[in-house]
Amino acid sequence: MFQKIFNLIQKYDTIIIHRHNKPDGDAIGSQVGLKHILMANFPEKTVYAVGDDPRFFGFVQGSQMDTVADSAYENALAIILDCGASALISDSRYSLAPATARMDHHIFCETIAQEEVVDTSYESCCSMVTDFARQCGLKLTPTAAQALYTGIVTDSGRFRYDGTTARTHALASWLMEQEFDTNEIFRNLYADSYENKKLKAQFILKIQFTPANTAYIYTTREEFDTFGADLFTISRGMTNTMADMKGVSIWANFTETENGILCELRSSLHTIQPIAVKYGGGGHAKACGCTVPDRETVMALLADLDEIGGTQV
Ligand SMILES: [Mn+2]
Repeated sequence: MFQKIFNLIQKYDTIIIHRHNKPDGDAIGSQVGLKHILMANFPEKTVYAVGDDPRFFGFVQGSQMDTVADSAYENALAIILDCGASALISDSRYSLAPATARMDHHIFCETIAQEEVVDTSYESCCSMVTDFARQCGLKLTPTAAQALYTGIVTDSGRFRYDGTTARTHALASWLMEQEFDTNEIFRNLYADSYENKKLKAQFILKIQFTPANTAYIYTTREEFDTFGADLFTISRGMTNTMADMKGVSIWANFTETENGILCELRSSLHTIQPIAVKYGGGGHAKACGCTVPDRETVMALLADLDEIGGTQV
């Protein structure tokens, strides 16, 4: 499956690796992982990783981005990772390269590169890059393994989301043959600040329940101002304070804003995305959202969620 991309890699002396902008753990992990695999297996080649700042994922060793002149692309192979849409690729200069390749696990929506492997059966692009290395007989390094493991952990929700398979664990197992510290990864990913823990505690005390045991939190504009946190933190960030509650299989976080009420909808069991779509939004099957005009609509939406959820755990 990876043979054509591997042939391209062998052919080019300069390889420049791109991924999506505002990178998550999988984008940084796959990019850094592939860079270090190529550097270790082809020491005579020049390998760069480019794109916007890794920000939160700057803790991943080797995640410092390279500064690359336009001229570097003249005889280069550009590889795009973990990105399904050309508009989302960080650093559009990939198009300057005479050869392009892509490895991705998002649902296919457009052809971006000359050689592409797009396979949604991989829960992360990191496991795809790991499988590429394994199938092509390439050796790993601890830095590559740590980066790839990080992305598998984040995109699989710590080996918990539906996409996690026997192959996910087999590839993670192969990565763990390298010396690296998984505790360091988990500390960096999941340690919370005291301020955020306090905020979560306040939100847990705000949880209410519908007749069919859908859990929800409703935050008015006046309340919002008292929390001293940004909209993303309050809306998306507090939604999963309601996760993993016995007797609750659907939960929703509602936040009043100037432009309507943001609705973040989640389920551990049910496909609730049609409800988000019904109210003008969308997203994943069990994690989606929409914006509605008023509190009445929120109540109608909750009644719709109750229809799906019932009272099962
Ligand atoms: Mn990904």
